Amino acid sequence: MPTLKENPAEAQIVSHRYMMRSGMIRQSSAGIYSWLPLGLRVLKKIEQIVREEQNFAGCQELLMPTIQPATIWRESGRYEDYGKEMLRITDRHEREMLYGPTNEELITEIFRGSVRTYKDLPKLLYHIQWKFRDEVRPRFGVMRGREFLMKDTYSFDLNFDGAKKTYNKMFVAYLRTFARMGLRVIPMAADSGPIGGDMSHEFLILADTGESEVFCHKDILSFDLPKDNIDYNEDFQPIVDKWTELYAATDEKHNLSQESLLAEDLVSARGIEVGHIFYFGTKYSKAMNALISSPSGQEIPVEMGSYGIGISRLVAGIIEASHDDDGIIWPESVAPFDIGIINLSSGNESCDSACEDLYFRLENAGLDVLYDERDERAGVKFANMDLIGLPWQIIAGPRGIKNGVIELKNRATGEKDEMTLNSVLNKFARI
Ligand code: 5CA
Repeated sequence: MPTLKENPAEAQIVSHRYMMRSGMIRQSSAGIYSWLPLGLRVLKKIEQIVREEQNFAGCQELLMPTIQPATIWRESGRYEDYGKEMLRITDRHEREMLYGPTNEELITEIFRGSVRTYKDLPKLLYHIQWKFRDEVRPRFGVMRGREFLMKDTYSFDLNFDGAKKTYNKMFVAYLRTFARMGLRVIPMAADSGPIGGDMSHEFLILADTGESEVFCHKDILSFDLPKDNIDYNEDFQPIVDKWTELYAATDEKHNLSQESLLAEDLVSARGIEVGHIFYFGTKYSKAMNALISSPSGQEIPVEMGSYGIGISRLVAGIIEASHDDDGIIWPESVAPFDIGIINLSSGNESCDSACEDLYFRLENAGLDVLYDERDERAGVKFANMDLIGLPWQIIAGPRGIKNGVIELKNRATGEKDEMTLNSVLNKFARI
């Protein structure tokens, strides 16, 4: 955890500053980062929430490679279209390869080789894999990187009705996924860009540092999220209608005449796109001959959609949404550790043994604990702990320990409570 005292000059937004200062990431080259231990923990927590929600919605995980052959991109017609954002590679046998910016072609190739009949549909497949896009202007740290971690799901259905049901399912799964990360995310009608298709929504966190300009009806900002006990066999059209009938659009899709009707109900803000879903029908299945036999025995191209979440971007997005002047304030679900213990007097025998005892008991109870036993000034330890933003801090000094008490600090509220060692264990370890 190589923390920095000063703000790195190149970091223009708060998440980039705090990620660099807390030692979460290190830049390797423009838009390409190493994930240091603290950063990797958050990335893995976010990845796991996304995975659980995808599995719960009936998606199956697989893993496709980062390097793809150019041949399948020629089949779809996107090899030339994708332009300079695609990193093209030639192997030793002069075969054209590329570092995948997305996986519509590869999944279509897998599908056409293994699924032949409507009886196997619907099918939802996803992976969590590094992507590369040679962005003209990589910036803001992992927010707009060149190499980034994405969850991408691909859906296969018999017809439009089925594809729409799947789209709705993913829409609801996304609302749930982002809510678990403590985020309020607004779905907005969006442009489908190089992925294609005619139905598409972006999911955005509102933040001043967002790259997109967005416009929406103010009431969407206070909508309730879908309940915990959702049943994926339900018809989600009413939920999707509720979220999409009020005006909400990104830059490319916004409509001045609709906006003038909204008058003071219109909110215009900036947003960070953390998810994007697409319905594109038979765009790839037609071009690549991914056919299935229908109930009437006809061979027809399968209906498809794709659904992305920017996992590495979310790390920065969550910081943009949750921080103060002292540092990050992690929501509990994605925090790199649940609790940090600050030993104010490392080397003091009773302080050391009380802290170590707490550390092992909390760890044994299944909590992730960070123990700061460095020989540093108290001020440095306090500042570092606030900077890295763990939800709870246990502050242990020799005077308190003599009386069997520590101070428990809540990072979000700043509230401090003096507590006995036992009551701390009871609170967190429930023993
Ligand atoms: N195949 C489709 C959906 S699976 C797709 O590629 N969609 S996308 O282009 O919208 O990307 C999905 C998500 O990846 C975006 O919503 C965004 O959160 C994230 N993302 C895209 N480009 C970058 C980038 N340069 N740096 C970090 N995250 C990115």
